[in-house]
Amino acid sequence: MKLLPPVNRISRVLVLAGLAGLAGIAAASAAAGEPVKVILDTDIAEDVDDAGAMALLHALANRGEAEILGIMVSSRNEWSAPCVDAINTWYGRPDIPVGYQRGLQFGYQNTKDPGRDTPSNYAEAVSKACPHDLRKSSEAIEAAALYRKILAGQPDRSVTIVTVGFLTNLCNLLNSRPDNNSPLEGEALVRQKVKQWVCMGGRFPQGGDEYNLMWDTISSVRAVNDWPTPIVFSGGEIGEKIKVGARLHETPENNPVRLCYQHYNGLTNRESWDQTAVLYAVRGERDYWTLSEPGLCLMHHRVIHGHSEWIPAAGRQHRFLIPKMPTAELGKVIEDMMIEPPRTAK
Ligand SMILES: [Ca+2]
Repeated sequence: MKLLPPVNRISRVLVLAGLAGLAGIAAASAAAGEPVKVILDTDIAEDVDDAGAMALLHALANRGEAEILGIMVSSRNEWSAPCVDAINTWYGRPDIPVGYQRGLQFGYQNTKDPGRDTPSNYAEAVSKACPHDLRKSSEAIEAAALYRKILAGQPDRSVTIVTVGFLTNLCNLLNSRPDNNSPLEGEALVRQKVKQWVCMGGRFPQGGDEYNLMWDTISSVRAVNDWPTPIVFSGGEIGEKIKVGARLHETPENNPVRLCYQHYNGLTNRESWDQTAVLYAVRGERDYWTLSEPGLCLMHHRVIHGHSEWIPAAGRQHRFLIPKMPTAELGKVIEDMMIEPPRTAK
């Protein structure tokens, strides 16, 4: 994500549907010895913390704390999915299924898709430099279809979805129809299979504009307001204080995550928005964070783009992270894992 200047509040249309039930927040971490089943949904392309989040997730998988069921791409760039595949291959998991968005809409002045690609200054270079077999993003399976296939094969209320980009794929998942994988509509399938959604997005408690939620506004409104399971948000204010990545220079020069940072910012530190969502999804609060009281993160669809509003409300299913561990200490937890080697020597 990136930080953007606030925009004056203007008249807005409330879109509120699918009121959540009274179920509490599911425990984020699995029982001891049981890996958290994770689907990561990333807009890898523009910013580089997505690559850092993938490194962290693979390190957690190496420790037996996470099982990576699939990775979805929500950015539009033909090199995004190959870059994901290259990182998975580096970590010895070349067959993790990768899904790619269809129908990403950038807000701007209207809801028509302007056909704009998400720029990237590393995805193509990394894809060309590192081994993998997915040639271009549009050859990957459509993300909502892959979500359905994966979810249908998992036990009830067992899957944690982590989004660190746009919500295009989750909107399409909610809107999906019965198929060969499941007779359920999208919302019912999510309600049955998903334990919780951890969303890097929004700002808390003040609300407002935030990159991941504001651009594909229609998708954000649909996904956040109608999601049928608990959601925990890592707001922009959490990761922006944690700056890591420079220590990737301690890893091999052909490490694709190192190369992402190399091409992005010359292998210097960068904010860690996306890593925080992955870390919470797998490990829960620990002594890293506390959780807010329950409430509702209400997405508003405005003329130009969307913004979120936090409404405290007992019995609702949304919460947000509140910092607890000192920033430098938490940054070290994250970066130590980002620079860990793959399971097999490269
Ligand atoms: Ca991201």
